[in-house]
Amino acid sequence: MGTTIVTTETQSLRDPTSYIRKGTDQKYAINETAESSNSKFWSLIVWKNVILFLYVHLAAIYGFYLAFTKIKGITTVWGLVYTSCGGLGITAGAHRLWAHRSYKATWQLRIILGIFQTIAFQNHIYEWARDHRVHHKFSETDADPHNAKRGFFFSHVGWLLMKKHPDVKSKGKVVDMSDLEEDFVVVFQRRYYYILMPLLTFIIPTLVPVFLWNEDPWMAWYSTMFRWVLALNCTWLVNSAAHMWGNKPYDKNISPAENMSVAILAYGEGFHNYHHVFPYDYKAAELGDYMLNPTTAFIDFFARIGWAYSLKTMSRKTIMARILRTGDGTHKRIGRSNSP
Ligand code: ST9
Ligand code: ZN
Ligand code: ZN
Repeated sequence: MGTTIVTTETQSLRDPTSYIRKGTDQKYAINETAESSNSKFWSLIVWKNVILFLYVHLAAIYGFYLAFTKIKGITTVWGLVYTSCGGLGITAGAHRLWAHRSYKATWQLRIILGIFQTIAFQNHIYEWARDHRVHHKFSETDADPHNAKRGFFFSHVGWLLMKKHPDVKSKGKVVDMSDLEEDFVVVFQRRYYYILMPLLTFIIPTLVPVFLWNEDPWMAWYSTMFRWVLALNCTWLVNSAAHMWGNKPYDKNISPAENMSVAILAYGEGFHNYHHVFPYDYKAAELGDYMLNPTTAFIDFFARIGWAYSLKTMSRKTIMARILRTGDGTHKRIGRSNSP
């Protein structure tokens, strides 16, 4: 049975990745003419990525259409099951285990999560966790890789289509990554990423339907595109929609919000107001409702067989104190009557 550690707010605030700095949303450079800043913007765009993302999105839309017309049902089911593994590799692996250290995992579980995370192709674990730690530490400033203050499109996908703001790189250097440099799963995956990722994200999921149930290779390819792009967009919604729309029962002074639609699409990762206030809770939410938060069910299952342990969570008293101090009054236990 996995152990559970209940922490207090004071403890969580001591950790560098839990603080949120506001009001430093400068443009790339002040005192520039509109014309020079415009040309600078265009020079920052990485056209290779624009073309690739345009292609994969068009291919995914075509794959979605084919799923109802030509692709075999079993290929679609295979794609959705495979995607779920990739999704858990991101939520239970890259996010809650490696970026936040909200629980510990044995080497067996880390290997499973490493394979699952590779299936999702959202960069290797080290890069994913580094960007995410920087996102929490410098949330919604220029040093945030997907700063939601730059708009929906930028925080959703635009940040992957252009060079990073210099602040991301300079301020990102202060984030400690030494724990991941000592994890053999993270080190191995990073070293062989450009062999492992194409195999697990594209080649294996496309070849399995072709060889096992005689799917047409092009149908299998478009199904793979649909699966991967769907998972990408569900993940990106956490950075865009959940930083814009929803209630703020835990802290009304920050943008991240509780967004139920995103929670459903992202395996329980849409309770983003709670998550930014208490990033070390392994549930990434106050409540661990398995239907809305299947990632928590996954971690709890592995805790039961001893592969996940030291699960961190916040005490009810700490959560309530925070709700009363900074919440927007929408928390169920407080009611709207206390809204400011
Ligand atoms: C993708 C990631 O999609 C999605 C992440 C989403 C996170 C969401 C979190 C929400 C919670 C979880 C929800 C899960 C829901 C799951 C649901 C599933 C159904 N700190 O990057 P470079 C330095 S990826 C410190 O090349 P450029 C560093 O020295 C999609 N330093 O910058 C680095 O060198 P190295 C697939 C940093 O040149 C150097 O700068 N992937 C940091 O400006 C250069 O870094 C792609 O499409 C930092 N944070 O290029 C790839 N960052 O790495 C797209 C950088 O050697 N990316 N440095 O140490 C690129 O092509 C490029 O990164 C770029 C920027 C063009 C965007
Ligand atoms: Zn966020
Ligand atoms: Zn996080």
